[in-house]
Amino acid sequence: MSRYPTLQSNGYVLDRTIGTGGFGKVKLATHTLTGEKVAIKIMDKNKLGKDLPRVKLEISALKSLSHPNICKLYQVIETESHCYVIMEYCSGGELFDHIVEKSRLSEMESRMFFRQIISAVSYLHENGYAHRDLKPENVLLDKDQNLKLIDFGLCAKPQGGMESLLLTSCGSPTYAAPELIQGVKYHGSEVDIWSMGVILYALLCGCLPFESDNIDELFRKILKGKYVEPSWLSSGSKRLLRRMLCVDPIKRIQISELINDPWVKLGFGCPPMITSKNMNHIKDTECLEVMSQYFSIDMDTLWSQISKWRYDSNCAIYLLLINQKKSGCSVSLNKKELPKVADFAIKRPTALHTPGQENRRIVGRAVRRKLDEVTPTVPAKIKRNSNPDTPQQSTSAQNSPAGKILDSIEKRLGLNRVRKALTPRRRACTSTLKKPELLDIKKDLCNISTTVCKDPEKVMNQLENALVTKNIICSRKGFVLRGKLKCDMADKEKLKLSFELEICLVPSMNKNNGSVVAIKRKRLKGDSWMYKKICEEILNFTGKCDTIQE
Ligand code: 6BJ
Repeated sequence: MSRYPTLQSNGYVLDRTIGTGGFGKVKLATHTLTGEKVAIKIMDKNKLGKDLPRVKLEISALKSLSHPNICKLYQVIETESHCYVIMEYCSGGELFDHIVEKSRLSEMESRMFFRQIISAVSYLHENGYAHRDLKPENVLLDKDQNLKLIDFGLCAKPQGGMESLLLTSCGSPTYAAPELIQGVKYHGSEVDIWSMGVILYALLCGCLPFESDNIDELFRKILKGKYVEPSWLSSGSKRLLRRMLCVDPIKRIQISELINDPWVKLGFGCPPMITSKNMNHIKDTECLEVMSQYFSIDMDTLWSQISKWRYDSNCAIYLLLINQKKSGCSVSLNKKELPKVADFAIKRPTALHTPGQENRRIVGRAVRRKLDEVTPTVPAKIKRNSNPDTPQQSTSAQNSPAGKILDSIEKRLGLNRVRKALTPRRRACTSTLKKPELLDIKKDLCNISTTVCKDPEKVMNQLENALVTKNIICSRKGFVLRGKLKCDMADKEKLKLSFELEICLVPSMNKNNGSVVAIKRKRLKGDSWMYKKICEEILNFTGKCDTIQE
């Protein structure tokens, strides 16, 4: 039986986990009726605790926002025990990984991404929202390298509009504006501009402008606003960064000026696309016609249902058909699929949830409660993403002029064959196999470090040693090592990082030479930069052992 019968009965077939967080996990799934891929945030309401308001806030924001650079919401399903948020699948993964993979981006590529960020953030601000947690981990890429903002769990929509002052400290400290960490009242739009400056710096330099393992030192650096300006930056980008990473929020560049900044327009001749209009709620007669024929319902009735934007199963089908059309496919619904889900939902658009349905077949259930009616609250404290307990080791990357982003592990260890892009991932920690997984080298791979060793057990032992030496709690399942770091903070909030290192095999370049052992790494939870740093330290340590060294 399926672990999530509600999703199954709503026509979703689950695939691998593509993300985890405090809220739960994000799974890749296929919407069988349209064949479109989606990302499903699965949240156990009982486990959400104080994060529940964040989830409701995010759903409420996503329902009212619709922009090409904001991750689309398709459907919300709430049961007694779970909340499922069905969203756009962004196959390009995190912008963070894209930066890491390329070390740093060219000015033109940075500009292309940055213009899309401006477009999305300007739309947000125009609609009265501040994101408040902008960072490369919250920026995803779709298959066409279009950028999509996610994670609106910390957003704010001040009742008095964008001119109102906010007080709640939130977001990631490395991206937090000086006024935010000082705990004084601030404007949501101004803190977003600061975080955008940090993102632009990360794009252009491949490292963060303000970083430290020590939170007090990090805050001191942010409050001073002093950062290294690498020599390769153009005068235009240096000037723009200075205007964005300006400690005084009053002197900081505003979005209206940002849009018209010469560096932003360079090579495009025009400002980024700016709109305050809801961009996805369009009437597409072709998609409506396909649905109308499939369900034998007239188009007007259908549209009157869909245009309520309830984010129910009909809405999902319609929005996914629009997706199909955008990607150049002919608009169609899968004939083999039972139309029950949509059919039922159209006829009973207000079907209510009754308790205990989670384990039954639920057909076309509409969301029971309007989640956006719940008053949002936000966590009161800044979440730390820098672990003072992290063993500090001087590395060459740490000493690099531009800061501390770590150069790719593969390069630093001198290990060979870094493969880009999509790794065929299996579900987290399911490997109980006797032999490590054999990776397909024909596929582009990323997050893999190859070794010169042929004995998986030997590499496993060395990795285990490295984790223990670094005081990282580790557990082994098959050929997967899971590492966990916890650090209790003064405010009792826990900083957590968890990741997996999986031993895999890759065919040797020399055909007669069998396979070599590789290490596949995956962040499960926690801050990306800290994860990268810790992974580097572990592999660096392991690299000193004879079998992994090249
Ligand atoms: C959400 C998360 C939507 O494969 C991947 C794919 C990660 C999709 C992934 C690995 C990778 C790929 C290419 C290059 C480098 N998505 N898609 C939260 N809220 C709304 C939507 C999502 C998450 C996703 C994540 N990465 N690495």
